[in-house]
Amino acid sequence: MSALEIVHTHEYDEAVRRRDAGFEPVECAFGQYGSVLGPLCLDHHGTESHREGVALRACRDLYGARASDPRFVVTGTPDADAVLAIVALAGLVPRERLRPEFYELVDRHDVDPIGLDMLESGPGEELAWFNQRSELFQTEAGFHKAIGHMVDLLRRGLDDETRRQVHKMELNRRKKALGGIVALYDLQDRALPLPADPASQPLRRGAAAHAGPGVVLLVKSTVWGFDQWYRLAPVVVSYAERMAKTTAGCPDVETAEALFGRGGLMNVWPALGRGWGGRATIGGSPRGVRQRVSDAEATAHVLVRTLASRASPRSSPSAP
Ligand SMILES: [Mn+2]
Repeated sequence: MSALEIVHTHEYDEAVRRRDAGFEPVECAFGQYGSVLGPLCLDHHGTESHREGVALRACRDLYGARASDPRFVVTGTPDADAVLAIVALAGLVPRERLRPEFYELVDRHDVDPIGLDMLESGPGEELAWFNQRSELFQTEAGFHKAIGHMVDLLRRGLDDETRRQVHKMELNRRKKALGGIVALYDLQDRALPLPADPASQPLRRGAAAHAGPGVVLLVKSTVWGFDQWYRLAPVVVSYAERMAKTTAGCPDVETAEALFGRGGLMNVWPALGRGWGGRATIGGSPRGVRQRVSDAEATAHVLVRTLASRASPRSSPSAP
């Protein structure tokens, strides 16, 4: 078997050149430019969102499809979905090591992570372990490192002590995420006191989206915490200091559309300024434009006002 070759690029044109040279693109989505697809059509973002996730298809249908020519072009972060897809396509572990309980969970977590408690199942702990690995950068080295971790995980599994550590780190992440809350706003744009035990609140999605006085939550956190933040409000504005980036999200398409109309947050991006964009459920500030926490706060207020202007008399607490 020839050696595994990964090319990481931030450029659409480079991904096209590599694809044309015989590399298989895996999740090569470039926002507004669209997706670079190879013969196996391995993407499920944007215009390709009608397709199933890449790890799911690679493990279930395409095992070893690139084993004799394992050259891949990638972009973005070495997440579990892309990495597991590469492992399966290149046949880096025996087929029986790719268990449906695991790759189906990787797929579910990739597509809709909110409301999924990783500590409730063995495969969940395994995925949490992978996600807890550090230095999985957006580089070729980052991908190679992540692939190494995935291969180890699939070959050896986790012992009891490692599973205990996974629990400890995951509970710590949740605590840290809730510690990053800056402000919770109601429909009148007033900052509200936080509930005493946010971790025990139900997720504010579907019917529960309108359940509380809080509508928009502003956070500044060093960890990913949307699964916790959506317990306080159905709209979350997250400021990431290290990246100087603001992200706004809703827990799912249904909730986003109930709040902002058909298309969800797609209706809101133009109001947030030039270059803002994303999907119906999540998106962010323009690439290459540094945000300050005050910008994120302003974004939260725009979202509150948008919600207030859309609120029907039935759902508005201020209505007579
Ligand atoms: Mn994916």
